[in-house]
Amino acid sequence: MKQYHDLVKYVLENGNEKGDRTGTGTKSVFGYQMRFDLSEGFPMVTTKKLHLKSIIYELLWFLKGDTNTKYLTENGVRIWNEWADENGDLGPVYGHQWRNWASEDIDQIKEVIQTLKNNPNSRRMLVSAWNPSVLPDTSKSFSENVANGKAALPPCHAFFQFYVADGKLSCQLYQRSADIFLGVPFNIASYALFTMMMAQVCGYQPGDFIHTFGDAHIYNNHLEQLELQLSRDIRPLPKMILNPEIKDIFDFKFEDFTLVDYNPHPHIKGVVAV
Ligand code: THF
Repeated sequence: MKQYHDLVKYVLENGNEKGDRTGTGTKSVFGYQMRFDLSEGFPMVTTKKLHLKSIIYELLWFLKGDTNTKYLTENGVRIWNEWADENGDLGPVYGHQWRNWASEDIDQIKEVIQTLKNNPNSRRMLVSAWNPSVLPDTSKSFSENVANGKAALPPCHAFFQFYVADGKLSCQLYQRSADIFLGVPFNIASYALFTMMMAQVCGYQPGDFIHTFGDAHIYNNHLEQLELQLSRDIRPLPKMILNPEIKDIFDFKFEDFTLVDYNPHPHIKGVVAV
């Protein structure tokens, strides 16, 4: 994962000192791109241990169209709790827009799979989580926004596009806002996994995952952690094995994913900016 270390070094060297919504302060750049050839291994950071279970359950939760944290917490995943209301609701976030866009019965995932299978040269294979009509009012709390039918948070990974060539499926994500220490390692692994799953159910080999950023930032309270992480040697990438029996994207279960040869350095703790 040289790509990740290069991103961290680039932002440390070129980042603008920038205030932010959470009041933490960041070093930030605007516009950056990474590319991962999925045939070279599963792009999971090796210079700190990542909690793959959270990544898999979060992705299955998006794919269910679920926007309540109950399913996540039942499975020991707490990464969305800070933003949910007292009932665990987050409002119309990712899962809702992916599977039931604007509550108009538009299932973007089903539609993109149809196109991937029937018209793979299409240049219209996009899924958008960015829906201006449900963006939160920033003068209100997370739960007030949810009560008003708005999303607790605007999506960070806002939209993605698929591309097929040479029998390989690639995916490019546009992420408008990226927390480089905590979020980005999760986001890379999540979309790499999603690309592999989509490739399997549509009958392609996995190609590249391309990660394009808007505001890519390092929070000031993550600087020491990243310094430690950069001092560690990068190890070979693990491999991800999917249960080959699964032919429908909505049939994947936690047990269908097997990660092999992941030998990371120890976990590094960091506080999430809320
Ligand atoms: N807000 C901020 N400030 N950063 C983010 O990365 C982020 N997200 C989602 C929504 N808002 C965000 C939530 N995703 C962790 C990881 C991903 C998150 C939120 C939190 C986190 O704390 N990770 C720890 C613990 C992992 C675990 O318990 O499983 C870690 O060490 O990796 C980005 O999409």
